[in-house]
Amino acid sequence: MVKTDYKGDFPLLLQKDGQGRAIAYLDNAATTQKPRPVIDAVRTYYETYNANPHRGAYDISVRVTEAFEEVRGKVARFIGAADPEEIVFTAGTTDSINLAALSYGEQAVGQGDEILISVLEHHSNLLPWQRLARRTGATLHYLIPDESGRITAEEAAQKLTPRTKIVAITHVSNVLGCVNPIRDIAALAHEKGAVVLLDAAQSAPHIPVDVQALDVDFLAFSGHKLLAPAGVGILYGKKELLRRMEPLRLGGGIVEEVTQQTVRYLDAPWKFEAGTQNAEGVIGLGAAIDYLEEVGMPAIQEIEGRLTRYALEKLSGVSGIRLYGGGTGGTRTGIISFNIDGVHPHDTATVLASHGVAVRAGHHCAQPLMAHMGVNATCRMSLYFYNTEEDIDRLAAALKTVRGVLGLGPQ
Ligand code: C6P
Repeated sequence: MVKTDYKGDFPLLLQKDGQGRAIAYLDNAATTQKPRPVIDAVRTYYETYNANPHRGAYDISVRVTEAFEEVRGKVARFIGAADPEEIVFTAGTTDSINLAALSYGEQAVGQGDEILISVLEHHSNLLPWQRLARRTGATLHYLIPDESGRITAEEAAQKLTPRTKIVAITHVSNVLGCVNPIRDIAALAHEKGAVVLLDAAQSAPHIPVDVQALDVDFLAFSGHKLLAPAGVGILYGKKELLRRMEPLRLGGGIVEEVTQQTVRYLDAPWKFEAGTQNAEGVIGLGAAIDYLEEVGMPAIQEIEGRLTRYALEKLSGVSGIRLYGGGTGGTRTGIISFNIDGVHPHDTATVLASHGVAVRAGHHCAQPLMAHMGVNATCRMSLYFYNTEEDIDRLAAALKTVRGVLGLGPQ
């Protein structure tokens, strides 16, 4: 029997509020809930082998070091990397992109060069490149989405030049949910000699991602958006690129040898992991990947595709609603931004919260995209495979009350 109800694995989703309701959690693009195997893995670590990885010779230190390095291999397999040594543990997507921009970007980009990003980018994949351009005298150019919210290969072909050194682009927009044609864009970028960084914060949790099939040079994602604890993330980098990069943070655990005046660093990825590492986060990430692989990424994509189509249909039936972005099926994931005529999105989110429905409202750390869309903010629902049609029904029903609750007349 194929399992269809996953909520039972997530204690938070079973918890009842003061009115006896479970939360309809539709803010998965912000962070995801944690299944029992992840919570158990973290508890087991603290109860039985908490020690500083890569430091001690005693039993539990060896055990945590082995567990830590085993997760590197799991992550490599999860994203189709050729070698676990291409996997750097970071604090999250933001940290990963900053590492790439500072460590790779500063040596690869110079005066008169171009960096190409898109209007869809989250500030985490914008600000590091904006600063890099300012510091190096490079120019920052933007790919513009089409009406459905996607960056097309044609748009990339037009904006790439022989001066383009880096293309940094999101796989899936955290506002519109559209999936960009990364394989085509990466091929075009490579023809011009540019290196491609993929922000997979909103794709790795939801669709199968294979760095070799996409042929991206760097890839960043966060653990907390795929069932793992917060404070852990990944920077994937092709081996020859990581080898050429200087470590960004300097400190314990990254050297072969130090003298008073010299240092010889460890190889990648360890030279990037200075200081005591987030063993709890990494071990939780390993358990999260095990769980996701048991469900199966193709199954997750299928469940979310079905729920997305259901949500688009339900939300379209709410009068006065405006949905942003387009497409269904393979061209979008379960992120849907919307506004209700004449209602501030924060007010909408507050009314939804009073019904036990959790969505996010605001600019979603994507202000250039908001400006491009001609709005200050949106409400955003975002699905994960543990959501149900009932969650979406509750959202749609609550939305129908918004104008009335705010005294703005019938909807
Ligand atoms: N987006 C959202 O609600 P961190 O915060 O480092 O884990 O992830 C940053 C980040 C980078 N890129 C994309 C596409 C993202 O969506 C995010 C995080 C959350 O949309 C929090 S702002």
